[in-house]
Amino acid sequence: MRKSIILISGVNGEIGHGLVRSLYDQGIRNMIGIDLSMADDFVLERTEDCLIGNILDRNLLERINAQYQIESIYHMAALLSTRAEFSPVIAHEVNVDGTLNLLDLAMEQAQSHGQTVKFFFPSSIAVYGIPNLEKKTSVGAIHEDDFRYPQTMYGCNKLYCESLGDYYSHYYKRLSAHDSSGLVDFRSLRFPGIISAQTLPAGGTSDYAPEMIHAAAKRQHYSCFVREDATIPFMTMSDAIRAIHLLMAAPQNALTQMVYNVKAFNPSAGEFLSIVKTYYPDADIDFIINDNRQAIIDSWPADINDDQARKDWGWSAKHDLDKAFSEYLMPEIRSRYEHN
Ligand code: AKB
Repeated sequence: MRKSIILISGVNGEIGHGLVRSLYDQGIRNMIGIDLSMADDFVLERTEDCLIGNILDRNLLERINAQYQIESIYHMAALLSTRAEFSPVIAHEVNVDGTLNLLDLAMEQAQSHGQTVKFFFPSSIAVYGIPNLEKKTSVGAIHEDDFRYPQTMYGCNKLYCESLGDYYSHYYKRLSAHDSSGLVDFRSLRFPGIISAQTLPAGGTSDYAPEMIHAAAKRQHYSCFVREDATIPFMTMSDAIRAIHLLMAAPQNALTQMVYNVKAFNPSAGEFLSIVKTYYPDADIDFIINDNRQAIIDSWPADINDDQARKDWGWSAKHDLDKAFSEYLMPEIRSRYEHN
């Protein structure tokens, strides 16, 4: 009998961390992580095992396939939008081939044990591409089917992987004698920028908001790389993790789509700084614009519509911008940096 597990790729990353924390708090003890480097103690203490390896390594995935019975996969490994622009081909390999490998593993598993494997895929507002700032301000909160013209390699990768998820869930090898539809149950959220109280992101373009608050708390200087009026949606890590759990727990027949927008608040970078300054009046933050990163933010929506997630599986964010600071970020961040 193979041991039944939950597989988490990119377990050392920001969402991986948040996910391990909350699954462990829910009593889940059969998590296996994979990441390129050794997991930190926090993750090691809460997972059954963490494998150091690459999701592009088919031998490693073969070993996992042979050793474990996979109930569900949370596929968090990815190269984010800024990093992907420096190495687009590598980003494509990790973001697309890596996802394909894990979808294939999910299908092999489901075919061998005969039970559906649930697959969570974090997509992103990067799948959207708004042609200019005038349009960005006039269109309002955009729906899942609007403006899917990504301008980054990462956005292209995420959009294509959403389609791969649909293919593996519904149309896999449809010419063969066996019907494989429903064996993989792919579910995805298009995340906005995520702000964690515990960790800092690496390689994203929405990173300016979390970098601002963490720098202020550490009493360090920070130069924000986008204009004060730059606006995209955000949410707290705790809401992001809640959204994953709600979506994964929803009955399949409640879901009217495979990919959902979720968001909580959408301050401009200047508004974000104003709130940071109410907590850290001496915060040493200026704006030195990186035009290329600014252009990426300009192409992302100022707001997204998450009505379908609300309707289908009861989504609503717990933290608006004020609560994000007062109830989530500040208590944790204060105790973290003020003791050091
Ligand atoms: C990034 O900035 O690349 C990510 C994202 C919005 O998906 N945080």
